[in-house]
Amino acid sequence: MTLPMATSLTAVKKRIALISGFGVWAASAANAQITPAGIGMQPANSALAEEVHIFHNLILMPIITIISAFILGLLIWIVIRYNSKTNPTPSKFSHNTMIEIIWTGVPVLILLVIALPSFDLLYKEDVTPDGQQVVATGDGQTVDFIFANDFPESRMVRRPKHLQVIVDNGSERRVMKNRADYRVDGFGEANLVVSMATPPVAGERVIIRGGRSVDHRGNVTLAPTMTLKVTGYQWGWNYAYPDFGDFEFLSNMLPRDQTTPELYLRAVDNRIVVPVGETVRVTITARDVIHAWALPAFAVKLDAVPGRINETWFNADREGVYYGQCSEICGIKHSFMPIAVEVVSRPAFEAWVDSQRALAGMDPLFDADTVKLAQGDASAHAE
Ligand SMILES: [Cu+2]
Repeated sequence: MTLPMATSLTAVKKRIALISGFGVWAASAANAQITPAGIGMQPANSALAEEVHIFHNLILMPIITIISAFILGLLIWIVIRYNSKTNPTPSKFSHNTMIEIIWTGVPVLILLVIALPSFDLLYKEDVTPDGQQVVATGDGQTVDFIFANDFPESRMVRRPKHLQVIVDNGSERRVMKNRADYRVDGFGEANLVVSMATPPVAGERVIIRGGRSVDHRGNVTLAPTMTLKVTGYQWGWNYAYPDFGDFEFLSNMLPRDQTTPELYLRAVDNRIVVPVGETVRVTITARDVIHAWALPAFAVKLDAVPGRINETWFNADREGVYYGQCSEICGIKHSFMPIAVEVVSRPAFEAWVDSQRALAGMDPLFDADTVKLAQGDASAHAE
């Protein structure tokens, strides 16, 4: 469903990157977070970051390039055509109504073209997703499935694009098409009835996702499964996991002799660990001066202000380790408080949570079987 769109966008982006002379896409090698001499943006690891890149590459860069080239052209033309040798007697007029209307009106239109999509992005960054999911199992006969539309009035599922139906047979997931594969009754009402064109086979899972948090790929983003509490201090970060027993730890930069030259100023002693493909709510504050928690791969950058809690979110597409930095000048060691996030599978995340709870003297939260499986995963994942 998303592939053709993504492919054509990539092609367009490549063309734009060529035109604007920026080798941004050199960075698209998988997980190449740190590119020596790189000048482009880090590869996006979330739908929202991808949208931020599209905004930059398809709207901002072309506009900047065209305006710069146009002004340069005008300057060259004036220098050649209207210097004192080629144009010894200059004209004396001082007003031209038409040109004044144009050079006021065109910039206003350009600003509108920039502003409208940027408001959309700002809104998405600011509002934590609230999508809900219902999972039912097919029995070979049932065609009607209920989705409780119990959102606040302003966030209700009202249109086909607020709803997504996925059928999972265990080995593959198919995104169903509205009208062709299913019909929906009751948009804007308390209960939605999704009627499948053909009854899902016994054992097949029917996943219905609904909500107003729809990303640019057309996927409904689900509500957070966890909150990460971030507190900046001079000079490092404190992280807490309130949903899993409120254990917390400090995350400080590794000194030069404890890491590689590439990772120096990025690597930390304790990374944040989050599950892949799940929405993570991030609340950010500081305990001394203003810092900023910035994670480019997720298009997150938010001030950490003492006495105030800022909120944002991200939802990682891929596993891996992602780096960021404090982005508010906060004192002499401002550049020595990096951020490192490790995105792992759900089982590996649960194993990590239980290991942190053990350190804090708490019992495991997840059942033994899961943890056993997860520990295998976690050790395979360790560097
Ligand atoms: Cu700082």
